[in-house]
Amino acid sequence: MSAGQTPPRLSRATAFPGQATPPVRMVHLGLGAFHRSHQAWYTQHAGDAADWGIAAFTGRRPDAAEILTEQDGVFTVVERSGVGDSFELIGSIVEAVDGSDVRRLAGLVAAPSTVVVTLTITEAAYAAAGAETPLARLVTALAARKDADAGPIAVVSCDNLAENGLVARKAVQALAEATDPALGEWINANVSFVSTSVDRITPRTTPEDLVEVAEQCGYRDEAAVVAEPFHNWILSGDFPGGRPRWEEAGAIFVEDIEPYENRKLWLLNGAHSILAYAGLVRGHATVAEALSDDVCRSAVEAFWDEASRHLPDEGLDIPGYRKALLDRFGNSRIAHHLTQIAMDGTTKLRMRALPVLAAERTQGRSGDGAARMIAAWIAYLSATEDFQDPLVDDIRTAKAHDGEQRTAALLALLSPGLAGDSALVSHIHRQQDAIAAPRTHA
Ligand code: CS2
Repeated sequence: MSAGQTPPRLSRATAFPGQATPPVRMVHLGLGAFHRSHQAWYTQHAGDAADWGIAAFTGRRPDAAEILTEQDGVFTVVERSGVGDSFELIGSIVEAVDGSDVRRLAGLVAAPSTVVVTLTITEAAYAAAGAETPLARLVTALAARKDADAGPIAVVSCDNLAENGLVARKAVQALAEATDPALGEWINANVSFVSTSVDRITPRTTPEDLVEVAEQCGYRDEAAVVAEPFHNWILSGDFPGGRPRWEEAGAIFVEDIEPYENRKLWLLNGAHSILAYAGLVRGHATVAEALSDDVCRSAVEAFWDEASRHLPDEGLDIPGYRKALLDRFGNSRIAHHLTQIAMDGTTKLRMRALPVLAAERTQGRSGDGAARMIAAWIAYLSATEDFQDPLVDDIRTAKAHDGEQRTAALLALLSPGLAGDSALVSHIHRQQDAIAAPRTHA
C-alpha cells in the first residue's frame, strides 16, 4: 500500500478466494471480541472447519453485526506476544446478526442443521430478568425448535461461571417453565447443557490496532481483535447433534470439569479482580502495570497461596500455571485495561473470592487473601462513582454509609451471611487502608 491510499475493505472473496462459505451449523449469542478470539478461532482451527459456520448474534448493541456484515463475517485475529504481532484471517463466522432480531434467531435455531448454540453473554446475564435478555431470546428460539421438531441440540456456556452449563440449564428451564411447562419438558429431553472453562486474554480493540492491521495486512478490517498467544478450552458434556472437531485445535474434553474451572476462575480471574480493584485504587491503568506494583502483586500471591490449597495436586500443575499467569499478565504489549475487568464486581466476586474464603474459613483459617480481594473491591467502589454493576442501585445505597458500616453493607451484597460477622467486617475494613497506601518509588 502506498502512502495516502486507503486500503480496500476486507471481504470473504479476498480473504478466502475460491473457498466455499461454511454452512451455518452453530449459533452464537454475544458477538464480542472474546467470541471472535476464542470460539470462532477454535472453530476455524478444527479439522472439519469447512463444515461448520457460525451465525453470531450481538448482545446489547447491533454495531458488531453491522461491521462484520460489511466484511462478510471475516476478521483478523492479531496474536500479540511479548515480542511481536502475527495476523490470521478467521472465516468461521458466516452470518452476523443484530441480537434483537429474534425472528432470525428462532429461524436458525429451529433448523435441524443447527446443532450447537454457544454463549458469551456475561456472567451477570444468567441472573437477569426480562423478556429481552439473551436467555429469554434463546428460550423463544428453543420453542421454535420444539415446534419444528428439529431434534436435540447442545447449549454451550462460555462465560466465567462455575458450573456454567448447570447455571445455564437452570436459568433456561426456569424461563421455559414460566412460559410453557411442555417447553420445559422438551428442553429437558432435547437440550444438552455443556460446561466449559474458556481462556484467552482479549483486551478491547483500539483504533491504533485497526491502523496497524491496515498497514501490516493491506486491508481495512473494522472487526479485528487482539489477543494473547495463549488459548485454552476445556469442555464437559454431550453434543447430541455433533460438533466441530475442536480437539484438533487444542480443546480438551473431560468428565469432571470442576478442578479446571476452579483453577481458571480463582487463579486467573481472581487475580484479575485483585489487580483491577487494587490497581485502579493505586492509580494503574493496565494489568501489566498493576502487576509491577508490590502491593498488588503480593495480594495476588497471597490469594493464590490460599486458593491453591483447595485445588487438587494431581494433573493441574499449579506451580506451572501460576508461573505462566505471571508471564501472561506481564505481557505489557497487551494493554488489558483494568476498567474492563472491574465491571460487574458483585457477580464476579461471588465466583472468584467467596468460594476460597469459605473453604479457608471451613478449615479454620482467616481467608485473608480472599478477604483482600473483597477489600480492594470496596476500596475501589468507595473511590469512584463511575462503575458498572447489575446491583448498581444497591451499591449506591450501601455507599451512603461510612466506615465499617459501608464495608458491611457492601459485603452484604456479596454475602449477607458474611456481613453479619463483625470480626470479618473489621478485618476487611482495615485492609482497605493497606491497599490504598501510597506507592513508594524505589
Ligand atoms: C477478566 C476475563 O474481565 C474479566 O473479568 O478476568 O475476561 C479474563 O480476561 C478472561 O477470562 C481470560 O480468559
